[in-house]
Amino acid sequence: MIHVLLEKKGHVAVATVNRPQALNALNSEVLDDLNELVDTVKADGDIYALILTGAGEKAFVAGADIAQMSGLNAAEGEAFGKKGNDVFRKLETLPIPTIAAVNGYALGGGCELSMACDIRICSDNAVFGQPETGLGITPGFGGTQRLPRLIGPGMAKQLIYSARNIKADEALRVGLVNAVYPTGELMAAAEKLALTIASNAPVAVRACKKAINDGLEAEMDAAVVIEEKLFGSCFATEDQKEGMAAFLEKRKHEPYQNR
Ligand code: DAK
Repeated sequence: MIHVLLEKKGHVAVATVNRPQALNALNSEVLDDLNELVDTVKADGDIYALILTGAGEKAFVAGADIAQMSGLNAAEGEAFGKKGNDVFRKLETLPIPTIAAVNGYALGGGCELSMACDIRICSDNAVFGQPETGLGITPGFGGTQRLPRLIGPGMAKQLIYSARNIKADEALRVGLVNAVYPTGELMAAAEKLALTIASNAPVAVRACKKAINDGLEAEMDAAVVIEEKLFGSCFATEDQKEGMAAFLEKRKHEPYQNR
């Protein structure tokens, strides 16, 4: 991977989209590397949480690569959209929790990439938006689907139709991000959050992610059954035995073993 750097710190991995000369814009090669990233992280049973950020001082990801997209015909455009959607869906369904540490511009495909993560936090210089209608296209990497699910259809339609960018404080107000940090403190905050998550029973955290994601796509009667089955599966794990024994014996649990 050239355009995505991966660093492991204990059970936490930090992936950095690394194309700063184009503000980390997503061309086909970057999408290929993101695809490889997800495969690599999924295959590594030792990673309990993934942080995704952008290289440089200015951008998380400034969008899909406009230069590469500009000459596409309709069929090629659809294929490019499918390529991005496949990668983002794969990221969204990665079993472990993912945190987007949005350190600057998150426009178009960049905003969409952050929305394919479970949690978004950002620096105070972050800018979010779906500028596509101003370029003559629709959002193409899931923006029309994930933004309304996250912030509600009314506000999502306003942002997408108007192609208006919003700053960090407004992103916080509309619920697009969970927290805003001074620029220099973002990565430390992301790592602290990832470590907190990684200290809990990894199998249980993964089960929660699956229950929430799958349940949101089901109607409530089916959704609670999804939860029941995942809840039940936790009782077949060593970590459940240790976690509950530690509580009953009034001691701190041993580090969870991910089994
Ligand atoms: N694509 C390609 N290059 C980009 C880029 C982008 N999205 N964003 C920035 N760059 C490049 C600039 O061209 C410039 O390159 P050089 O001129 O130095 O070679 C370099 O990064 C630095 O950018 P600026 O000089 O413009 O930096 P500024 O600080 O002045 O401005 C900016 C920063 C983020 C405000 C500005 O760069 C900007 O407005 N960038 C474009 C933002 C944008 O519109 N993003 C959304 C892209 S559309 C679909 C599939 C996918 C999508 C849609 C449909 N289907 C197949 C249906 C997704 C669409 C998008 O993401």
